[in-house]
Amino acid sequence: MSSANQNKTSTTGQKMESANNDKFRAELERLRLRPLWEMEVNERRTAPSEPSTHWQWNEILPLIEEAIRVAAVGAERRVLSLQNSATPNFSTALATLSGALQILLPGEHALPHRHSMNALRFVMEGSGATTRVDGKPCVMEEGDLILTPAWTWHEHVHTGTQRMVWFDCLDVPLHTYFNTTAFEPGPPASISPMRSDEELGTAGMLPAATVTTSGSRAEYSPLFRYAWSAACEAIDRMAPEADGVRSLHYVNPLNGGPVMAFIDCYLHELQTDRRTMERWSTASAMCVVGEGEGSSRIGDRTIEWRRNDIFTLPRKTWYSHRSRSRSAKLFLATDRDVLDRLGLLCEKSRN
Ligand code: GTQ
Ligand code: FE2
Repeated sequence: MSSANQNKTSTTGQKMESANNDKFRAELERLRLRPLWEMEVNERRTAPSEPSTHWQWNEILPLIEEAIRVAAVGAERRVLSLQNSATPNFSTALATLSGALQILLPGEHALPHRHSMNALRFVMEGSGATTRVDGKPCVMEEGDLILTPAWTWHEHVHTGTQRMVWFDCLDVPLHTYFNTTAFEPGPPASISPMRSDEELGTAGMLPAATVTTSGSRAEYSPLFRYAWSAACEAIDRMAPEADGVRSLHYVNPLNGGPVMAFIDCYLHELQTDRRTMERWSTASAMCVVGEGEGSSRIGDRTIEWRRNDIFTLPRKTWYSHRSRSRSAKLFLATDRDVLDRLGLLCEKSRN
C-alpha cells in the first residue's frame, strides 16, 4: 500500500502517488515500463552548452614525432584521435563529429577499405601523398579538402618526400547513435568508373548526363578534391559580409547541398584586426586554422590560435573571432546542414 510520506510533488506541481505496491512494481518491470513521475524529467531540461576545446599545433608536434617512432602504417592508420571531455563518452571532438590527426611518411601506404562513415581530410602539413577514392586519385596539398564519403573505397599512398599530417573528420558519433557503423576491408573486387574531378569541377557547368543519372538526391558530392588554391581564389572574388568575414561553402555541384550527408564544410576568411560579429548557433563545428593567427572569444573563454591549431565552436555558445595577421582562414567541419534539414537550426548574431 502506498503511504502519504512517499508522495512526491512532480515538476508541474501535481501530487503524484509513489508507486510502491509490490505487484504494480513487478508488473511494470515485467512489461518494461517506468513511471515518468519518478524519473529525472529530461525533456523539460535545457541541455547545457559545453566549453570550447583547443588543440595547439606547437604542443602536438612533439607527439607527432613520437607517434612516428612508435607506430607503423598498414591496415591500421597512424592516427591520433582528438578527445573532448565535454562530449558524451569523452571520446570524440564533438557530440556529432569525431576529429583526428593522421600522419603518413614517404613510402607508406594506408591500405584500402571502406565504411558506412563519411570522412574528410584537410591537409595541414606536407604534400606528395594521394588518396584514391573509388579509384579517383586525389592529390593532397596543404589546405586541400579531400572527401571519402560513405562506402567509397579509399587508401592513402605516399610517393613524395615530405612527412604529411592531415586533419580527419568523420561522422562516427552519429553512426554510433544510430548503430549503423559498418566496415569492409579491401582490396575492392571492382569499382564502377567515376567521372573525373576535371569533368565536374567547373562552377556552373556540368556534363549534361550527370544530373539526370545521379539525380538531385545525391547523398554526397561526386567531386572528391577541393583544392586550397581554388578555395582561396573563390574567396578572394567574394564580397565580404558586414563584419568583413568572407564565408565560402564547399558544396555538392549536383545540388548545391553539403558535401556529405552528415558533414558540412566552410572556409571563413577574417579581415585583419577586426572583431567579427558575435554569432550563436544550434550547430557545432570544429575549426582548423588554415592560415594566419588570431584569437576567438567563445563563451566566457578567449583562445589564441595559430596555423594548424584546432578548436571547437560548441553549439549554443556566443563566439567571435579577431585576426592578427594579414589574412586568416578558418576551415570548418560542422553538423550545420544536418540540423537545418531536421528543422533544428537556429542562428543569431549581434554586434
Ligand atoms: O583514413 O580511412 O582518422 O578509416 C579514422 C578512420 C581515418 C582513414 C581516421 C579511418 C581513417
Ligand atoms: Fe577510412
